[in-house]
Order: sequence, then structure tokens, then C-alpha cells
Amino acid sequence: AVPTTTRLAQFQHYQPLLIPRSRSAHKGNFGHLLVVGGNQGMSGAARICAEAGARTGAGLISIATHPEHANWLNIDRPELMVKAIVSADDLIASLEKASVISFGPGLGQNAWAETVFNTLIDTDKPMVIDADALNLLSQRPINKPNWILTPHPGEAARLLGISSSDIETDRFKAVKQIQQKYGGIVVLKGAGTLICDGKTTLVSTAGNPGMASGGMGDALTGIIGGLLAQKLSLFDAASLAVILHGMAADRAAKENGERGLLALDLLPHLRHLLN
Ligand code: NPW
Ligand code: AMP
Ligand code: MG
Repeated sequence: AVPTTTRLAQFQHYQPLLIPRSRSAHKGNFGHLLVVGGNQGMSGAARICAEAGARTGAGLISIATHPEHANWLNIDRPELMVKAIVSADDLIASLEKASVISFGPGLGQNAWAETVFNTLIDTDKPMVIDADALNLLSQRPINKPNWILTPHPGEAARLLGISSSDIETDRFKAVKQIQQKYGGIVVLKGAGTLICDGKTTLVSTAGNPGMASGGMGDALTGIIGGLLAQKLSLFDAASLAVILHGMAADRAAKENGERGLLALDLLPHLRHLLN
């Protein structure tokens, strides 16, 4: 086995990547993030992901989602574009316009989700694979260099075909095994999130138990997508996003407490940290 070095993921190390925008900058300089997800009953996951990507600074954001809610998903956030995915062709058209993809929040695992998965999974564009896209991937394992996988311990367990308590027993071993099996960058979430590229494993100590609430991981998937859209490397985008996500949650918890913290509460703090 290849030995890995372990380091602490520190904001000071990554902050220089957040270079100021030039005076002549335009939205085309900051990428087009395509968020793909939001099956029936879970449109919120795609919406949270997209809003987090937008607040991270991606130039354009589109959501490709289930036709049931496509018409109202952006009503109170009209900056977001929305595309109803009725057939694979709809998704292919959206994919062509995108520079990076955040894939999986609220995707579900029914026939619609499988069509979306089969259409998207072979793309060479930089992408984040999260939530139900990870669950579908675990049923058809492939190894690719162009993605960041963001499992929580339950999803990590499915990716390796073991239990979530096995994952938690040795998180360093688990993150490395997932990276070896699937390639790319792996972010193993939970208190003390790990980020592994197969050679180095970073540990983030940012974040707090207030983050144990629905939608929190969907926000991280959007933040990573937003940084990828701004051309950070896969490893830098994953590492900086995990730090920013945890630090934003720590700021929000300091202001109003841990209990009752919601994913969208992070976004004003995220914006402060980014600027
Ligand atoms: P347990 O319960 O402890 O045994 P699932 P999901 C485990 C969407 N959402 N440490 C946990 O184990 C998502 O995007 C939509 C240890 C349990 O077995 C997905 O598409 C929302 N174990 C879909 O829902 C908001 C941990 O994982 C399992 C762990 C399903 O995603 C909510 C639970 O995971 C949600 O984001 C930890 N730290 N964390 C919306 N507003 O639309 C998790 N587990 O079964 O994969 O379900 O994560 O809710
Ligand atoms: P998900 O389960 O996909 O919604 O993701 C939850 C997010 O919140 C991940 O980024 C976790 O690392 C983070 N999180 C959840 N609980 C904690 C905790 N106790 N301490 C730090 N981060 C947490
Ligand atoms: Mg999740």
C-alpha cells in the first residue's frame, strides 16, 4: 500500500487561493456550475446546493431537476436557472453548457435517478459526487480521476460494502480505501472530516454538532462546486470547501447557538470568509 502523509487542513494555507477579482472581471470568468439532483420531495437539497454554489462565487448556476418542481424551484432566488429533466437529451443539453457539476443532492434512487446517473457519470468535466449519486455509484463501482466523492459514514459504508461502525473504527483507513477503489478525491464527512487524494490525508477540525441537520452536506457539495467553477484544483477545492463550511458553521453557532442551526444559515458567514 502507498503510505500517506497526514496534515491539518488550515484556512491560512488556503486563503491565498481566494484572489481578488480583477476590475474587468465578468461572469464568464467564474464558471458555470450545474447542480443535478432534487427528485420528488427532495427539491430542497438541490436548491441548498445551488444557493451555496452561488454564494461561493460561481459565475452562473443552473439546476437540472425533476420536472415536478422545476417551475418553482427558483421563485425566491431568480438568479438561479432551472432545467426540467424529462429525458436524457435534456440533461445532455445542460451538461454541454456547464463547466463543473455538483451531482447527487436529493437525487433519489428510482428510474428517473438512474437515467440521470447513466447520462452523467461518464463525463470528463470536474464533478462532485454526493448523496444518492454515491449510493448509485456503490452499485456500479468505477474508478475516475475527475471527481470528488463526499460520503458521510453511511454512504462510505455503502461504497465499501461494510457497516458505518466499521468506517468509524478507522476513518483514515476507510477514506484511503474509498480513494483507491473509486479514484479522484474523497471527503469522508463527520466530526473531523478527512480529505484524501491517495497520497495525503488532510484533517479538518472546523465545524460543530450544530451541523447535524438535514441539508448541511448538500451545502458542502455546492461550495465545492463553486470553488471548482473558479478553477481551483480538485484537492484544493475539496480542502478549502470543507474548511469554509466548518468555519461558517462555527461562526453561525457562535452567533445563535448550535441547536437549530440550518444549512442556509451558513451562507452569510461563508460570504464573509470568502471576501
Ligand atoms: P445511523 O442512522 O446512525 O445508523 P442516508 P440521507 C448514516 C437528501 N436530503 N456518523 C446513518 O446511520 C440527500 O441529499 C434531502 C455515522 C444512516 O444510516 C440524499 O439524496 C434534504 N453515521 C437523501 O436525502 C435534506 C452516519 O447514514 C445513514 C453519519 C438521503 O440522504 C436531507 C443516513 O444517510 C438530505 O440531505 C455520521 N456522521 N451520517 C432536502 N431538504 O431535500 C450519516 N450516517 O440513508 O444516506 O440518508 O443522508 O438523509
Ligand atoms: P450530510 O450528512 O450529507 O448532510 O452532511 C453533514 C455535514 O455536516 C458534513 O459536512 C459533516 O461533516 C457535518 N457535520 C455533521 N455533524 C457534525 C459534527 N458533529 N461535527 C462537525 N461536522 C459535522
Ligand atoms: Mg448528504
